[in-house]
Amino acid sequence: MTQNIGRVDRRTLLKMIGAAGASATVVSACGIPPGNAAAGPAGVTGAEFGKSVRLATAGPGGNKAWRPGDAIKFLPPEAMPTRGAAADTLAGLPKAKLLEFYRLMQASRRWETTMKDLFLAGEDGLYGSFHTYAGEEAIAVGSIGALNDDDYIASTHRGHGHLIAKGGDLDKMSAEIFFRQEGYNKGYGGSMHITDMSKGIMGMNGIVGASFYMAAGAALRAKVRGTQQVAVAYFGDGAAASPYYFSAVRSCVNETLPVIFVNENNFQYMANPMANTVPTKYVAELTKGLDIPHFVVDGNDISAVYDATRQAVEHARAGLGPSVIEGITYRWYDHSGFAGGRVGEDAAIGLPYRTDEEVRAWMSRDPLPRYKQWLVAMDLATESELADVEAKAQAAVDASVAYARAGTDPNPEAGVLETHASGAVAATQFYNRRGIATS
Ligand SMILES: Cc1ncc(C[n+]2csc(CCOP(=O)(O)OP(=O)(O)O)c2C)c(N)n1
Repeated sequence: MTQNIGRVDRRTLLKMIGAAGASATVVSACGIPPGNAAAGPAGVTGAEFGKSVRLATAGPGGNKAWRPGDAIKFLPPEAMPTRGAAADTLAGLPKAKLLEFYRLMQASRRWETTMKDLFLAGEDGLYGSFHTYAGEEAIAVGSIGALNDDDYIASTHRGHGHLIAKGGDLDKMSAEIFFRQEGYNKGYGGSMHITDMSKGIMGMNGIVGASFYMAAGAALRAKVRGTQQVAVAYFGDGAAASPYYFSAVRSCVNETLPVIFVNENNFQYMANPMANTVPTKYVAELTKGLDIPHFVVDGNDISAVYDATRQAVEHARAGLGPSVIEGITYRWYDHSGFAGGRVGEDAAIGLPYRTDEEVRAWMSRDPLPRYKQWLVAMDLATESELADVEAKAQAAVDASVAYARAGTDPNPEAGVLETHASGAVAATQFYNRRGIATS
């Protein structure tokens, strides 16, 4: 029987059991931030990734040489194309599905924006890491939209959009951010560890590059069982610098595993503009020699992402192995937290490692209004139908915050049991270390 050890807050408890340092103690798998890179070659225009492409040419190369402001050269066009294979594919989907995509993008943006406002306003109980996905929503919704419910996703530290797109429960997500017992991790995981295996969400995690092997494992399981499921590994441009990246893709090729590697190239690697990590023009070029499908797409265009993923899924389900998709996009806020952010205003302004001009230029290609305008221009939905979707998305977010505020604080025992795979053993060790009898 355990003794009552009194209330211990989450942070103290995690420190005591050693879990808080889990991601901090791993040796960084990422490349070294840039030093004095030489001036680079001219950039490319948005037209270059306005459509899915099979990589055919070596680019001028030069992420190594990039400087703040260079991401402007990769701006997507003002509007999503209304013609072409990707537009046709998306336009061919049932209206309910198209509206659902819009709802998911809105829910993701509004949930994070609401959290941002609450953090900045000093809401009681909100602290810790929070890596926003705002600006990148078309990648999560477009790629997951091409999956089946029982397919798997392995997320990153920046995964709120992935969770929401795969059906994550907003109430449980908000409760987790508020560290409530009703949260996904019973209040002991926070933003970066939200997982929902019932929906194939293998979880966000703080270990850059972990998604490669999580997805490979799920894909191997699917292959052994003959289920036809696929697994998506999301990763950033920084994670692509991990030595594990190439080896993961190569291993999946060797074993013809149904993995789709989805790179979210947001031009920012923590506080470095397009760090000295990717020596090629596109991240997708790193694995070009493996002779698998590679797509470089406008990541702010949901039709481009959806169509590339659809092809990659078809390839994987046909037993042909992995593909790589690179979505060119941009993150609006700081790497983590809300430096430069303001209540009631979008995006972080004034950060030292990027120009405000660059931020505003990308915001003018916001994937949400772009999709909305496309739906209206294609006569697939009306303004008022979409406004209704927006209002319902905001109502769901607000309800989730009310749910979280009304939640209960977790107790220490639950934390020990929930943060270790072998909870009972960990709990015993925890109590033993503190000299508490557990008989
Ligand atoms: C193995 C490992 N190394 C280093 C870190 C520290 N770290 C956290 S996020 C991050 C940058 C990741 O950049 P990127 O993959 O481009 O994703 P983004 O943040 O741009 O979405 C780093 C280096 C970590 N969490 N894990």
